[in-house]
Amino acid sequence: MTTNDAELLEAMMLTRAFEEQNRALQAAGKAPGTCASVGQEAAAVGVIKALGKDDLILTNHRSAGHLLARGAEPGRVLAEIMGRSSGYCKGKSGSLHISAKELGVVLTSTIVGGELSMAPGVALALSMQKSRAIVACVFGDGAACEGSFHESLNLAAVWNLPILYVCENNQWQAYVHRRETMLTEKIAARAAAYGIKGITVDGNDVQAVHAAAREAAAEVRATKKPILLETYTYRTWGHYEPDDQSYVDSKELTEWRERDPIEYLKGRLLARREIETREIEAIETRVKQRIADALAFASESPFPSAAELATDVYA
Ligand SMILES: Cc1ncc(C[n+]2csc(CCOP(=O)(O)OP(=O)(O)O)c2C)c(N)n1
Repeated sequence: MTTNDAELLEAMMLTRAFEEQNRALQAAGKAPGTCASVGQEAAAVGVIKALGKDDLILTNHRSAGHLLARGAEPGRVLAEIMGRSSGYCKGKSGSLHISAKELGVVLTSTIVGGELSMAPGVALALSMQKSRAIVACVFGDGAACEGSFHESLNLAAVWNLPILYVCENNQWQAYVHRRETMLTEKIAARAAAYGIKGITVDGNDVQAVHAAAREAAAEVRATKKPILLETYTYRTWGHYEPDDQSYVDSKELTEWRERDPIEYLKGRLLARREIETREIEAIETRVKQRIADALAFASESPFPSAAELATDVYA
């Protein structure tokens, strides 16, 4: 699958606009708090747009970028977050547990490392079905410090399971900086311990992420061996909205904000004359309209009825 730069830009801008709308809804008391993906749009879009349509995705609590890049309807994601019956899980998952079979999104896990423990099982099923599809398993640097990370990668390596492990190293693990929980800076180096390939890419450069992910996905598909791809990035909003980020080093935050992935791509494309300002403006207009339509759709959707309380739940 090839995706051009304007498509990558539009997908990132859609994610940002979605998160901004979401934040406004929360501030107005119309939706509960969510874990936003602002700052990480390049990491999400670059990877997800590199996958084939049959590939399966398991992701974590910071999932808006993954879902939207996969083609999720912003209105149905917003409806899910607002608890409406038109959401992907009929309003029962909120933002933290969305799964969408039609998009190949098997799991969104708010249990840190949950996606890691499930990925080998999903990949084993694909192998037994002799499918060409692979699994993309997206998790954070915090999850990479959990036991399930080690078990998952080791098993996948030993059993030759087709998993593209994607660690979004956004430097934070809730309110704890990664420096407090790990002595190394990069996660990809850990791949060597399992005898698999590890790659770190600039997670704020969507073109670099996309190229690395396409190559890695093709290799996983061909060899049926897992690869660990680390997108080195930063979440520039709080862990959970609302969050005043008072615990964040302001110099570090400012430096990363100056490396905003959307502005970075815009600047590069404009400098190389690969896009014109009016094309960017047209994308902005389209994105605004889609978010306005999404908000109208979600707001007008009904809440599920009480009779739905015990359907489709497994607890
Ligand atoms: C098993 C488990 N332990 C702790 C938590 C509480 N918790 C929620 S998000 C989070 C931080 C996760 O960090 P990371 O994996 O780096 O993802 P990020 O939030 O940075 O994107 C923690 C500790 C949890 N949800 N599940």
